[in-house]
Amino acid sequence: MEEMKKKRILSGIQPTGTFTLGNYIGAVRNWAVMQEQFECLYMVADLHALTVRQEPAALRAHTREAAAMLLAAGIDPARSILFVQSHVPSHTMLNWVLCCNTQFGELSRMTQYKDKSAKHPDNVNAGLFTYPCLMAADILIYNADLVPVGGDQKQHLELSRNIAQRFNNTYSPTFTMPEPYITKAGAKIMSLQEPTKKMSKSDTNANSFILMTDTPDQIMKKFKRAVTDSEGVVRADSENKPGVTNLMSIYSVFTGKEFSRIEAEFAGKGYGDFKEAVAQSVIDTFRPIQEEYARILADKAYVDQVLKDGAAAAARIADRTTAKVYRKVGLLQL
Ligand code: ATP
Ligand code: LTN
Repeated sequence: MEEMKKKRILSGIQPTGTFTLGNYIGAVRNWAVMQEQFECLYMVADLHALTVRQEPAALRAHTREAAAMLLAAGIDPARSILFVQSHVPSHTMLNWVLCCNTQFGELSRMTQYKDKSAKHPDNVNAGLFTYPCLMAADILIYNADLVPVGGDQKQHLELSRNIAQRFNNTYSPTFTMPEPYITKAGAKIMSLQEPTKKMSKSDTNANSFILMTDTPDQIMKKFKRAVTDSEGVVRADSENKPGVTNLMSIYSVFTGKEFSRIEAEFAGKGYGDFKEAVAQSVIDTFRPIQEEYARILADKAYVDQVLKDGAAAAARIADRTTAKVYRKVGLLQL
């Protein structure tokens, strides 16, 4: 019997620093699992990282580290295409056409743009504004069916769908409509210091996030300092107890226990015991990944070869889409 065509996945992560626990739970953790079922393309979004000022040497280092961390977290280059965004120039070629098919008003509504321009008022650049068009290009260029991301990217995904649909209607059916794939558990891991804010690798307070490279000692200390509340009861209530609920989400993801079971486990115990258990679940999950990461990162030549092969494989798909789009919009081809 002929095998059903596998659905295609595309996702990206910015090399703006070391990945956080939020990146891991919201995105990376799912990527490895999805390889079982889907044809996967995973990308280090270095061009997107340029929308915020980067130190060139640090960006270069973070890009290779990001690739090594993805490999350590289980991305298998024999099954998936792992590449760096800027190594496939077609993305920026398609980006221009999509920019010309996206309205100023649509981009103005993007909350990430509003948040980031408020955070960096001295650098509200045009790239930050048109960022979602490049993200749409990343996705549409591979005709991705599914895009696994954290909850914060949902709005960008919706815009990608609108851009795709409009292009298909204006010209002729060209792009697959991508579906967001957002897992309910851990779609948004919160800052440990301000649990109403998303955990973010670019936060200035290092106690607010757990990095995937943090030592067991650092992880334990950060969880012990995590902001909770004065009730002293481990109980899920995201409105009134966002800190405790966030810790419960993390614990639930890593132990597979449901909230009701966690509440029962810590009934009558203080936050001290609870925080220690949460920290331990993170330490145990990260330990093997960290060992792999150190091993892989030490072999730069290997990482670079994976990325070279990945870019070549990605470009074979992407270049065809770009050529098609350029033809459809009327750019002269000789
Ligand atoms: P930055 O702090 O530089 O804005 P970031 O930490 O938000 O970066 P991105 O590279 O923008 O990370 O995101 C990579 C992936 O991780 C995306 O799919 C995003 O939705 C997901 N993600 C980021 N932060 C979280 C979080 N706190 N909880 C769940 N998922 C998250
Ligand atoms: N915007 C995403 C990173 C990203 C991405 C993509 C995610 C860039 N291109 C394509 C999914 C698909 C972010 O995490 N901030």
